[in-house]
Amino acid sequence: MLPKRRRVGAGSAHSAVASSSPLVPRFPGVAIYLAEPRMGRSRRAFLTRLARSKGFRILDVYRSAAPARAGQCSEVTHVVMEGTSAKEAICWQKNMDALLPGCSQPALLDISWFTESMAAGQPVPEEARHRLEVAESRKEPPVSVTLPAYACQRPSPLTHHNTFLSEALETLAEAAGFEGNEGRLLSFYRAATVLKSLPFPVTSLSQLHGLPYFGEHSSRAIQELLEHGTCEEVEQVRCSERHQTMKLFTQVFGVGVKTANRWYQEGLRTLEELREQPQRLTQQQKAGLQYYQDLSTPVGRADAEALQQLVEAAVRQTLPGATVTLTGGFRRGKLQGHDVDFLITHPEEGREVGLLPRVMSCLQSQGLVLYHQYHRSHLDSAHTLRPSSTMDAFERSFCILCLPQPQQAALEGALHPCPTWKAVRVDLVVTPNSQFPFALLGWTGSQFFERELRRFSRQEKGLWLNSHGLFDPEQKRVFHATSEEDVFRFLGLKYLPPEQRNA
Ligand code: DCP
Ligand code: MG
Repeated sequence: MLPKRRRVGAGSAHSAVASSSPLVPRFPGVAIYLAEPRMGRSRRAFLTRLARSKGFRILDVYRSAAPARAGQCSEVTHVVMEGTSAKEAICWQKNMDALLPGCSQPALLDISWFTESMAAGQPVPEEARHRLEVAESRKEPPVSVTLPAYACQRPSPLTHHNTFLSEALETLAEAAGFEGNEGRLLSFYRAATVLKSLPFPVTSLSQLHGLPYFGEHSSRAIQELLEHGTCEEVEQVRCSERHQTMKLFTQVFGVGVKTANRWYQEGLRTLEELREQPQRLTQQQKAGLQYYQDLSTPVGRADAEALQQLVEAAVRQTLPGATVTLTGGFRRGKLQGHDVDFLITHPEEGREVGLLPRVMSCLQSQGLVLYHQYHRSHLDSAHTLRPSSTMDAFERSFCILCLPQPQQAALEGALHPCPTWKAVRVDLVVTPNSQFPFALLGWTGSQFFERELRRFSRQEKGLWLNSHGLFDPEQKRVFHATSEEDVFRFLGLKYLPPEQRNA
C-alpha cells in the first residue's frame, strides 16, 4: 500500500512556460549600468532593449545628473563592461565614484556575466571569472589553443567557462535529435563539448580556430551569441511548439524520441491528451504520467543519499557483504539529476546472481516501490563483448521508488503541509565483481563521454569497450581490470576522475 500523500496544489508541470513582461523589472535588487567606453552606442542600445525585454532593470545613467548630495549614492548594483581591462575598469569606477565617498561600490563585471544572465533569463551568480577586479588577475585569453579530438582525452569539468555558448549548441543538437538527424546532433554536441573543455571564456570566434568540430553552422551560432548575447535560431527552436512538445513527451518515463514524434505527428500536444488514451500507453509510460510532476522535478543530492541508505539496507539484508555504489551524474559531482543510478556487486563472483529480485521484494515489502521493470541477465561473453552491445546484458531494474520526505515544515505550522513522500526514478544494476570496473566506468557517464570512449577504443585502438569489458577482436583476448584506472591505462589514456567526465 502506498503511504498517504498530501500535496501543495500546483499547476500542470508543462504549463509553466516563463513569460517575460517587457518593462516590469523581475529582479529586485539588480540594477545594471552598461558602461559604454568600449561597447559602442548602438550595441549598448541593443543590449539594453534585450535585457529590458527579459525583465532586467537597466539604468541609463550611472547616477543622477542632479548635484551630488551627501548620502546620494548610485542605485547601480552591477556595472557591465565589454572589451575593457580590469585596470581600465577600476580607473573608470574611481572617476565615477569620486564624488560619492562612502557609497558602497557596485560589482564591476565583464560582459560574459551579462550574456550568461540573458541566456539564463535571470541574473547568474557572479563568479570570479566575471569580475573585473585586479588588473593582474585578468589575463588575456590565449588567441587559440589545441585540444585533442575525443572528449575522453581531455578533462570536462562540471562547471566551465562557456555555459551559455555550450547550452545554445546543445539546444540545436537536441532539436536535430528530435528530427532524427544523428549526424547533425553529433556535430553540434561535439562542438558543445569542446567548449566545455576550454580553459577560458570565448570572447571572439578567432579563439576557436584550429579546434575540432566547429563547422560553419556552429560557428555562425557562436558568432551571433558573442555579438548579440542571443542567437535567433536557438531562440526560435526553444520557443517552437514542436521543440516544447517533444521535450515534454520525451521527459515522460518510457517515452523515446520515436514515440514522442509519432504522437506529435498525430496532433497530440499535452499530457492530458496522452492521459485520455490509456490504451495506447505501456505500463511504464502510465507510471511515467502518473508520477510526472515528481519525476520532472530534479532529484537533489540529499535525496540521492537518502535513497542510497534505503537501497543499502535492502541489499545488506538480502546479501551481507554486497556493496552499493552511487554512479551516474551524482558520481560526477552533479548536485541534481533526473534519476539516481546504483551499481551493486559482491566481492565473491557468483554470489550476486539472482540478487536483484530479492532486493526488489525487500523494498516492496516496505512499500517503497511505485513501479519497477526487471531485466534478467543474459550474460555470455560472445554477447556481452560484441561491439554493438551496450549495457543491456546486466541484471537491472528501472524503478520508481517512493522516498519519504522530512517533515520539519509541518512542525512550524506552515500554511501548506509538505508532501510526505516523493517519487524518484532509480536504476539498479547488478554486476559480477570481475566486470565491476567496466560497469562503474560505463555507468558513471556522461552519456557523451561514454560514447566517445567507445569510439576512441574502436577507431584508435581497434578494441571493443562496453560496460562488461574490453576486448581485443584480433587477438581474441579480454582485458582483466581491477579499477577504472586500469581501463584508462589499457586504452593508453590519461586517467580522468569522474568529475572530469562531464562531457
Ligand atoms: N549511459 C550510457 N548510454 C546510455 C544511457 C546511459 O552510456 N544510452 C550511462 C552514462 C550515464 C549513465 O549511464 O551517465 C547513467 O544514465 P543517466 O541517463 O541516468 O545519465 P546521468 O546520470 O549522467 O544523468 P542525470 O544526472 O540526468 O541522471
Ligand atoms: Mg542518472
